[in-house]
Amino acid sequence: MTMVDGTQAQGEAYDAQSLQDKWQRRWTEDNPFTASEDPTDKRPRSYVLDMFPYPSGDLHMGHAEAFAMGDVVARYRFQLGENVLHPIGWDSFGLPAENAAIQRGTHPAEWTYANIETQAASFKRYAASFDWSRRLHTSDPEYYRWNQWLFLRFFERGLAYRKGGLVNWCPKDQTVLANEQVVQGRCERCGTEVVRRSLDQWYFRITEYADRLLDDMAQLEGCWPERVLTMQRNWIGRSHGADVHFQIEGREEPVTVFTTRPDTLYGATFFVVAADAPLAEELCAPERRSEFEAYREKVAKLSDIERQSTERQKTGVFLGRYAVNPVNGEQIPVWAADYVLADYGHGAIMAVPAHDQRDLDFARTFDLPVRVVLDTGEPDPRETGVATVGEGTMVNSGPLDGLSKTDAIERIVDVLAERATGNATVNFRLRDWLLSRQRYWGTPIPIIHCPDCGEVPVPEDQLPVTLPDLRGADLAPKGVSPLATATDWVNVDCPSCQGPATRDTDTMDTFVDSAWYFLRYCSPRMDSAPFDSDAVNAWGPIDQYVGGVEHAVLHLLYARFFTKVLHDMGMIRFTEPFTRLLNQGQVINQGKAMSKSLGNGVDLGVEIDNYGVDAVRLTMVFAGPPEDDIDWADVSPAASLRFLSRALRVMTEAGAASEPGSDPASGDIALRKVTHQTIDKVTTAMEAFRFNVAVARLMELVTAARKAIDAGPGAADPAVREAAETIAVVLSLVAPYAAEEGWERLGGKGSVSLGNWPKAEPDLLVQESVTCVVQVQSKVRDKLEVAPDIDDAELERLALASEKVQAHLQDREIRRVVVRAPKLVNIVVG
Ligand code: ANZ
Ligand code: ZN
Repeated sequence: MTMVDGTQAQGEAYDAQSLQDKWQRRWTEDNPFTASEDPTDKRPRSYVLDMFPYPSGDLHMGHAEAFAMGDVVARYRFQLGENVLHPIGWDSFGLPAENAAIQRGTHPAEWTYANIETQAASFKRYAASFDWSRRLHTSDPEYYRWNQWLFLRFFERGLAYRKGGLVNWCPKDQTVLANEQVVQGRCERCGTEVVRRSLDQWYFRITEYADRLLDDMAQLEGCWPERVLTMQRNWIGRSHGADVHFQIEGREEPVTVFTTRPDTLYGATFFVVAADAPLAEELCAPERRSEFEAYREKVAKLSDIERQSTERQKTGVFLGRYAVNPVNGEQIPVWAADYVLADYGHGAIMAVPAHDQRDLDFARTFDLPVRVVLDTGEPDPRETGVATVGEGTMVNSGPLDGLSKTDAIERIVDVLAERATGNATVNFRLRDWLLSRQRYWGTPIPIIHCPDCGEVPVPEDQLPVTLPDLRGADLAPKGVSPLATATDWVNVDCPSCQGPATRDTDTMDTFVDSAWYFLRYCSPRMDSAPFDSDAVNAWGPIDQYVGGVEHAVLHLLYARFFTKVLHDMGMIRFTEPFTRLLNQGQVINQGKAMSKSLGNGVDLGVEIDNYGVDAVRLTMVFAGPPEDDIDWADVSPAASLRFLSRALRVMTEAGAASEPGSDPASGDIALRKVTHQTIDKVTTAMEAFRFNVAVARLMELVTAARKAIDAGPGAADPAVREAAETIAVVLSLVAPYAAEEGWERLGGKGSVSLGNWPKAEPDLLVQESVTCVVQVQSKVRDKLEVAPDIDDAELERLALASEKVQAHLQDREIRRVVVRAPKLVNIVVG
C-alpha cells in the first residue's frame, strides 16, 4: 500500500487501506444509499442506472471506468437531496458461463454465483453508491419466472411466435444467433464464421413496433448521443417505396418486388430472386435445376455482408423463366443471385441496371441490357459502368417521359394502384427478434408441445419452469438444446388435453432478461407480478442510463420494444425507458485495447492495491470527458493520490482549527470568492456531464485553501472551514473515502454524501471589473470595463470592435496589436 506522507501539520498520513476498511464497514451498517418508498417522502425522485454487469470474473478496468462515471451521476443526485434509486444486479444467464463450466467441469451456476459474489465484494470496496437491498440476478428462478410470464403475455398478443426458416447458426457454439449477434459474418462471441440453417425458432414480433421505435426517437433527440440514435435509425432502416407485382409465366400468383425507385420501372431489364429463397427453387426451370442447386449450395456459405459487398464479382444463375413488366408487358429474364437477400423486402427485385450499381455490375457480368430511363446529365452508364443516381428528367418511359423523378414516382404509383399491380409501401430493415437458443444456461421457454393441441402455454400457476439441474451432464454444444436430454423434465402431460406432450427445450436469448430488468428494480421482491406498476410509474422512466456504446443497437432497442409493449398492456405509463443516456469510453493502454495477446492488460485489483479506490476513481473521472477513451499509460494515479492527500490535509487542518457552524461571512473574502466560484463552476460542469472539469475546479479550490492556511488568514479562518467543507462535499462524488474521512474530521454531521450540495452565493460570484485602456498609436482612444481574468484574445476582440477605436483606425492597415490583459491594448497601424 502506497502511503503518502501528509504529516506536516497533523502527523496523519493518507492511508487508503485503512480509510477503506473504516468507511466500508460504516456504509455496510448504515446503508446510506437505500432508496425510499415512503409516500410521505417529498424529495424529488431520480432513477440513475448503470447497465448491469455480466459476471465473467472479477471487475476489470472497464467496469471501474463505467461505474466511476455512473457513480458520479448518482452521487450528485444524492448530494442535491433527491430520493435516488441507484440499483445493481447481475445479467447472470448466458453462454460464457456455460462454456466456462464445460471447460472446468463444473455447473454454470457455480461459476456464475461465485463470480457474482466476487464482483459484489469488489463493488462494495469500490464504494459504488448502490441500493444493495434491490440486488437481483437474472438466473434466479424468482427473476426468470417473469421472463416466462412476459413471454406468455407476448404469446397471447401474437407478439411471440414460432416459425421455421433460415437462421444464423454458429457451428462452434452450436446455437442460433440473432442477426445482431452476427458481426461481419462471424459469431459475435467466438468469431466463428456463421452459416445459415433451416430451423423452427421462436421470435418476438418487434417489426410490429418498427414505426414507433423510429418515431418515438423524437423524445430522445438531444438526450441520447447522436451516434446511438443514428445507429438505431439505421438498424430499423425504414425505406419508403412501392410494391410492384410481376406476373411470371407458368405461375398463377404474381411475384411482388419492393423498390424504392418505382419511377425506374420502364428501365427494368431483368428480374432477380434471392438464390436461397423458396421462390427461386420454385421458379427454376427443369433444365436449369442442376446448375441452380450447385449455385445455391455455394451461396449458403456466405454471410449477408459478403453477399452484398460491392467489391465481389457478381454471381448468379438464369432460371429459364421470364417475368412480365406490368407497365409495358415486356418480358424480362428471371435470375437467381446472392446479392438479393431472401429476408429483405420480398426476396426478389426488378433490376434497373442503369440506375442501380449492383444491378449494373450484374448486367455487365452477364451481358444483360441496360436502359437509361432518367436523364441526369451524368455520363452514360453503359460506357462508364457507373449507374446514374441523380435527379433529372424521365426518358424511354412512355407516359412518364418529361417528368421529374419525384413526379414520376407519384404518377407511376397511381397507375399501378389503378391497375391493381402495385402500391406505395414502407419497408423496414428490422427483422423479428429471434429469441430461442439451443443452450442450457437460460430461461426455459414456457411452452408445451402437444401432438393434438399444438403449442400450449404452461399454466401461470406452474411458473417458473425451472431449469433441470443437469449436474454432471455434458453441456457441450451438440446442436440440440441440452435440456432435451432431461427426459423426466421434458415429458409432461399436456395442460390442455392431459395427453402426453413435451416441453419446449430451447432457452431464451439473454437480451430478454435485460429488456426489462430496470423495471424489476422498482419492486424487486414482488412475487405476484414482474413489477409493481405504481412503483415503476413513480420511479420511471430512468432519468439517467449509463453504459457502453456496444449496446447502442441490441439491448437498447429491445428494452425500448419491451417498454412499448408493456405500455400497450397498460402496465406502465411511459413509452421510452431511458430519458437520458451516457456512453462512457473505454480504458485502453498504450493506445490499444487491453488484451492478453498484446500483454498490455492492467489489473484493477493491482491498481487499487497500489493507489487505493479513491485515487483510481479520481483518475478515471479526471482523465477527460466521460465519453472519451482513457489511455491508462497517459494518466497518473500517483498524482491523484498526492492530490487526495493534499485535500485531506486541508480538511484535517481546518477541522482541527475551527468548530462547525461558524459564520463564513466573517471569513477571508478572497478565499470565499474562490469557494463560491468553484461551487458555481462545478455545478455547471456536473449538469453538463463534464466531470473532469468539475475535478479540475476542485483542485484549484484545494490549492487556494492551502495558500490561505499557509500564507493567508490561517487554518482557523471561517472561510477556510467553508472551503474545506465544500471540498469534502464535491470530493464525495469521486473519492468517497477521503471525502467521508475529511467530513468527519471537520465535525460534519451524518454522511458527507447525502443532501449537502452547496449553493453559490450570488454576491460572491460577481467579478469586479477592471478598466482597460485602448490606444491607437499609443494615444488613448477608448476605455473598456472588462473582467479581471479576461484573456488576451477576447480583450483584443473587444478593443478592435470599439467604435471609437474603429473611427481612428479607418482603413489603415493594422500592423501589430499589443495586448496586456486586462489593463492595456495598443494598436499599431501602418
Ligand atoms: C429497383 C431500383 C432501381 C432500386 C434503382 C434501387 C435503385 P433500401 O433503400 O435498402 O430499402 N432491394 C429490394 N429488395 C432487396 C433484397 N431482398 N435484396 C437486395 N436488394 C433489394 O433498398 C431498396 C432497394 O434495394 C430496392 O429498390 C431494390 O432495388 C433493392 F434505380 O428497385 B430497387
Ligand atoms: Zn393437448
